[in-house]
Amino acid sequence: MHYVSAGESHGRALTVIVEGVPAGLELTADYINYELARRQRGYGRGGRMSIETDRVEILSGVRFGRTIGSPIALQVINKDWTNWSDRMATDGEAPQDLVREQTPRPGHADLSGSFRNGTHDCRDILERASARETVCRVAAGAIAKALLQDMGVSVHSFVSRIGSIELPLEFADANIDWEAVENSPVRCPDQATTEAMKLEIDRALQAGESLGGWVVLIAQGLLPGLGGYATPRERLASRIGEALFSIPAVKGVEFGLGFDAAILPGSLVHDEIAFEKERGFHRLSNNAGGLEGGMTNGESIEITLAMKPIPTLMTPLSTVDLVTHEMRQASKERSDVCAVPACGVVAESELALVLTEAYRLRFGDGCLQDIRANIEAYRARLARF
Ligand code: EPS
Repeated sequence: MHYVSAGESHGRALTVIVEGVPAGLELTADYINYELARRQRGYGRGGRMSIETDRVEILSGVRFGRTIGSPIALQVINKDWTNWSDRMATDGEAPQDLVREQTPRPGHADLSGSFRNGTHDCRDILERASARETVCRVAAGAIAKALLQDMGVSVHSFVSRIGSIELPLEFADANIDWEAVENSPVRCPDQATTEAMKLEIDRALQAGESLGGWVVLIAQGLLPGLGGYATPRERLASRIGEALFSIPAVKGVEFGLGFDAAILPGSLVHDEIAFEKERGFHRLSNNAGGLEGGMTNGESIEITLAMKPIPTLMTPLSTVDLVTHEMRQASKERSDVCAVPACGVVAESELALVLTEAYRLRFGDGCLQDIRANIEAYRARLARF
């Protein structure tokens, strides 16, 4: 499954086309809207989220609540566009009083994008570099999640760190209470850590700061042997890494033990193999995070992401005016103090899209009945292994 998206942060709408969705999948706008609402929530989000209530319109590829095997086009209207229609007009002349963005923010795409595009108005760049575009990823990811659900696979995320506040290890290692995560304004499974994270965000807001953090992603119910070891493109760790690093502000991706695997001896890193009649082959630990040799090994995929703080600061850093070359303060505009919880929802979507593709490559892409039958045949073969 592939998606292509278009749309600026303050343009008329965001549009995404998803190709390769098999026929026969139940899909409604409500299902996608549920995921879009999850992306909008989170303590520390900026003023924009109280303007928008992201709602998708399904323009093609679905009939009577089921996919029909053709490309699915989705659109989400930007309510804020009415406040920007003159500055973001697609035709005509720029307004006389247009204020150009010529003080690039350190940490954003402003300066490099201006070099790239040959413009002195960073707005040309920041409108698309804005994380508003992740609406499209979540809309596409909702379709992937629906497909994975049919295959018995779930994808979840929780926040394990915001700024200096870290979730104690005993919570991260235990069975996660996903309902508690959904009810936490910072998507953290522990109440006390949630409160500490909220205070950390309040302090950052008062100081004109922004905060990053860590997100843990977990995919459960996966069949072993998805992906491949023979070519770089087949390797799932590489595909997943690429997808997750494409999310704005993601600076690190660790699989299982991650960087810690490099400091421990092999006997403490690799997951021993066991067999029981009921469970079949399984592992006694999951340090690999569910992936070995570029393939799923039947355990849960476990990934930790690091998100940097958002670059728009209310106490701005120094920069240089693109036109006068004078030292200035970077532009300061409405922004989020912390978007780590939203990043988790976006990351779930990107992971779901890659996993769906791995299933599709192995079990076909025509219609859901055929895919289900192929999965059953594979399960039956594994049961005899
Ligand atoms: C976002 C919408 C944006 C920002 C944020 C994400 O709205 P606006 O720019 O109108 O305030 O809240 O954008 C960024 C983090 C960024 O770096 O541009 C959204 O819908 O997620």
